[in-house]
Amino acid sequence: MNKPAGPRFGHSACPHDCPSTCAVDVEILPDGRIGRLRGSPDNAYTLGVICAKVARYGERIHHPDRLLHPMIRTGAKGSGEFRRASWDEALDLVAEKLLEAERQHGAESVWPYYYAGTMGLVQRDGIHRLRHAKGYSRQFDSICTNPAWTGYIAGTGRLAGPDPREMALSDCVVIWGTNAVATQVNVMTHAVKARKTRGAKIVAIDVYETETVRQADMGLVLRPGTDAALACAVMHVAFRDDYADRAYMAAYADCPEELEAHLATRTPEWAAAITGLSVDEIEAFARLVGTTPKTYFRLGYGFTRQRNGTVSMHAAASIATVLGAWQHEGGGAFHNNGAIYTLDKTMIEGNDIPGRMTRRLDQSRIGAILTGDAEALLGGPKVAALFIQNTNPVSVAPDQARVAAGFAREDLFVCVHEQFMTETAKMADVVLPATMFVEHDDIYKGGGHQYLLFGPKLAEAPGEARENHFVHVELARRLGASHRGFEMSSREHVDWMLQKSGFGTLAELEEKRWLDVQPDFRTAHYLDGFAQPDGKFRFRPDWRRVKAPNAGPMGPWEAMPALPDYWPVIEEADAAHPFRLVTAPARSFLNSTFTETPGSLKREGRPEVMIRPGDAAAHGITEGALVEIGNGRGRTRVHAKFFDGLKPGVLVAEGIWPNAAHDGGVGINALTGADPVAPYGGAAFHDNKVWIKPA
Ligand SMILES: Nc1nc2c(c(=O)[nH]1)N[C@H]1C(S)=C(S)[C@@H](COP(=O)(O)OP(=O)(O)OC[C@H]3O[C@@H](n4cnc5c(=O)[nH]c(N)nc54)[C@H](O)[C@@H]3O)O[C@H]1N2
Ligand SMILES: Nc1nc2c(c(=O)[nH]1)N[C@H]1C(S)=C(S)[C@@H](COP(=O)(O)OP(=O)(O)OC[C@H]3O[C@@H](n4cnc5c(=O)[nH]c(N)nc54)[C@H](O)[C@@H]3O)O[C@H]1N2
Ligand code: SF4
Ligand SMILES: [Mo]
Repeated sequence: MNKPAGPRFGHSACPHDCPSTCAVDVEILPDGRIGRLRGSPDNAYTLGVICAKVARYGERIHHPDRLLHPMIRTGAKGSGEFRRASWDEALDLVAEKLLEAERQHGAESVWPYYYAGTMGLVQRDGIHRLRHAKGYSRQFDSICTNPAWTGYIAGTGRLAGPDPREMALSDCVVIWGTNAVATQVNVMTHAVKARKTRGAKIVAIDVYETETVRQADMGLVLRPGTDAALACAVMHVAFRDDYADRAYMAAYADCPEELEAHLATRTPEWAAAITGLSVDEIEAFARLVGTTPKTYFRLGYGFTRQRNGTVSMHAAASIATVLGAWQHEGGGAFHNNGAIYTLDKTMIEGNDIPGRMTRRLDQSRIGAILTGDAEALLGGPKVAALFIQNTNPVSVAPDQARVAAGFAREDLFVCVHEQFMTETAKMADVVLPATMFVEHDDIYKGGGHQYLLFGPKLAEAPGEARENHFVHVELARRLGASHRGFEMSSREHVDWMLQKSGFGTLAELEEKRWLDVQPDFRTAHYLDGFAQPDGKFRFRPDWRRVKAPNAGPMGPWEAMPALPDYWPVIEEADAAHPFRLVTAPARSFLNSTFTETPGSLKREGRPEVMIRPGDAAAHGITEGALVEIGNGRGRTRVHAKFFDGLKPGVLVAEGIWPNAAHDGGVGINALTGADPVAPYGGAAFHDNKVWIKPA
């Protein structure tokens, strides 16, 4: 008798835009469908733990609303009326429209717009090959990482740090400006391991009492945008009480004496007035990190989504240098490991194509760009056509009023390649159905760890869904774009890149499942010097010369403080806007992804804003009431949720709900601004002054 087929597991990596890039085991049911996903127990970073929303991935893959066929718009823009089309008809139409835009307004009037809906290097970045081969406009990727990366690199010179697994060997893990429980669960795995095995202390610094703060031994809830003041006071105490490692700084830092003199007035009392923390809280935190050599500062993105965010990141990283924490295993400051992956992406991105240095339009300013702001268009032609993959700007981009107006333009052609009928897809002229990660081949790298992971095709795509690479190849053919990369399969791309980069072959990687590319201890801890010309950490960065991976200086960069300091350029509350609003992530969504899955929707409930009961009473707001929040950029409606775990005058709204989920049909990003964060751009999503009133 045949044994009934039991569950099979395939190996992959979570493709989502998350620092954890978990190694996952995917259950393949006997009928070929996908069951549950679980974290790979033998991956030393994932350690068998993944977030709940991805564990339930079956409900996203087999969702009844998945896009299955190409569609062409029949009704008015945004009406949602489409007819089914064949791939050939849809692609022919897209090619015709892109060629027409090019003929009428030049190639730079076409803007391939993308982001990190999948972090797979082939499926995410192959769009650049098409862009370069056609001379289309480039994209300045500002929306997420820019302020954070710039602030970190300003000090260290390099986007890399101590092995994240060392958190488990630390005596104090400071989780700063990231809600790790919600946004990158594995940080908690390693921090909690350190607590269990060595009695390590966990500190969490946020602007409200998140689940991460609740799980910490010391939770610091401060006012949004004031982290640099806290960092300065901690360094002041370090100098004052002799926790500062002067011998280390003499060898490894640019100007310790200057910093010490500058910090003389940055006392805990000074910082308390700015942050809203008590002097005792600041002193206790400074003492804890000052007396714990193995302190690991795990610096997140959240506190950099402020108009002074770059300065705050640099100030927080500077603490590790003042204390000499970098010298110890389990010590130092980590943000992201982007620099350790020296991958040759020539073939994926078409980086050998001449004439590819076209204008680089700011991703965050898509609203201004589509509505014809000459400065945002960098003096070039209007954008006449968008080809969009892996992103949902009609929900996620700041300055939504302009984004909506731009997408409504009758003279704008839009093609969206998507898994679901997102709010962006709904505004398109042509919608193409996309595969999910288990339905195509790709390679992934972890920002929050040090693995390269392969994710093979494990299941057949439903309907006529096709991978991004297929669309690049088919459009290139129709647009007359040629490059060797269009002749290769996704697997061939991965293999080519690995071999060219000295990482072996795809066959080898597939056998091993992942490659650990962690640099050695001395390099990761900068023991042979920081990645600066003189090997010294910069307390005094040259903000114009920071080698951020993007663009030239912008925003009010000339006014940036020379040394770590509180920089008061945030959107302070005023009489007309008495509150500061933070638009934090929701635990069961990932940006706008998972707003379509029943499990996540049930957990998140409805769009809400957290407000202190006293603040609410002062504004005539009752628990659960529908309220309106607004500022000069727009207004939105949500329900009030009473919450004590934030400072007076602060509001927190979790999650990027679809605009349509809000009463009135306008979402949270109507309130957020796209003005660039100094010195290299970015969006200050958590830095908004607003008014609030009963709706
Ligand atoms: N569940 C879930 N996971 C996600 C995402 C999601 O939307 N949901 N998004 C993914 C993406 S794209 C990214 S980039 C990462 C980002 O993940 P994180 O690095 O965690 O960054 P954010 O999500 O922006 O915000 C994290 C925290 O910063 C806090 N914060 C805001 N302003 C300040 C401040 O001025 N000071 C301090 N100390 N804290 C502040 C917020 O309250 C929030 O709790 O997460 C990824 N993972
Ligand atoms: N208010 C507020 N707004 C924010 C933030 C915030 O904290 N607050 N965070 C910001 C941040 S950090 C970021 S990174 C952005 C992210 O914003 P987005 O980049 O728009 O991220 P998602 O909302 O996850 O949308 C990704 C889309 O890609 C699609 N997708 C996934 N895989 C594939 C694929 O293989 N092929 C194709 N063709 N499509 C695919 C998904 O279905 C999904 O619709 O949002 C920003 N917006
Ligand atoms: S924690 Fe992040 S990388 Fe891991 S499964 Fe969840 S979304 Fe994916
Ligand atoms: Mo992000």
